Amino acid sequence: MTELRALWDDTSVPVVLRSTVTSPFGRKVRMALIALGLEARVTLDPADTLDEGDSLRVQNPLGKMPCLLIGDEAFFDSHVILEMLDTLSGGGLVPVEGVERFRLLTRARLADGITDAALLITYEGRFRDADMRSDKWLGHQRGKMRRALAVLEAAPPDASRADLVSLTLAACLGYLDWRQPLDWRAEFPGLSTWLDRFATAHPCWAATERTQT
Ligand SMILES: N[C@@H](CCC(=O)N[C@@H](CS)C(=O)NCC(=O)O)C(=O)O
Repeated sequence: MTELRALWDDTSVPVVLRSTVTSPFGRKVRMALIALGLEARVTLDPADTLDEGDSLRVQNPLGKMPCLLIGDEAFFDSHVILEMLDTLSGGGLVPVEGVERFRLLTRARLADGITDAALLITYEGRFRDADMRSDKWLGHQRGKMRRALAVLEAAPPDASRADLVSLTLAACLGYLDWRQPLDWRAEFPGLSTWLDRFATAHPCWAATERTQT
């Protein structure tokens, strides 16, 4: 922790977040930075995941964003970055210990899994020609999304808190709003209300809208 704190506090060491403003996982990190008051330390540097020449592929060989650079050292993925921000903020994102901590981490991974499934649907449209698209595959992904959304709707996180689960779920639902892989607001009205509450309660939501840079 000491070394991380020292690096973070040493303003001669640049801290750069490689992410577009459209990435849902990048948005989760950006919202967390704002919610924790850490955003001034970080410069946003958009990445193009389709560009073979983008240095993102050197920083993260998987070619995925978000990727956090502290000096010339790269940290990814978004889970690791959020864990780092939680450490830096003394538990500002997961303010519990013991088994409850792992319950919350699991809950957050559930919300991230919805985003993963939604991204796979987006990529199906982006990378496959129309005659190659698989309804079976798309249905498989929508099944994951619907089951996970139902679980989160039955026991949503506290919308008044910008903790790990809320930030992860909000980033996920924001992406569903944009890409519309399913009509989630009609199917899960409880989560629709939840997102509206979260958006009103936390300035990090509006500050990270896709129109903002
Ligand atoms: N598990 C990763 C997922 C990151 C991810 O899938 N990012 C997308 C953009 S939102 C990406 O970089 N996709 C490019 C690719 O898969 O090649 C995380 O939590 O950061």
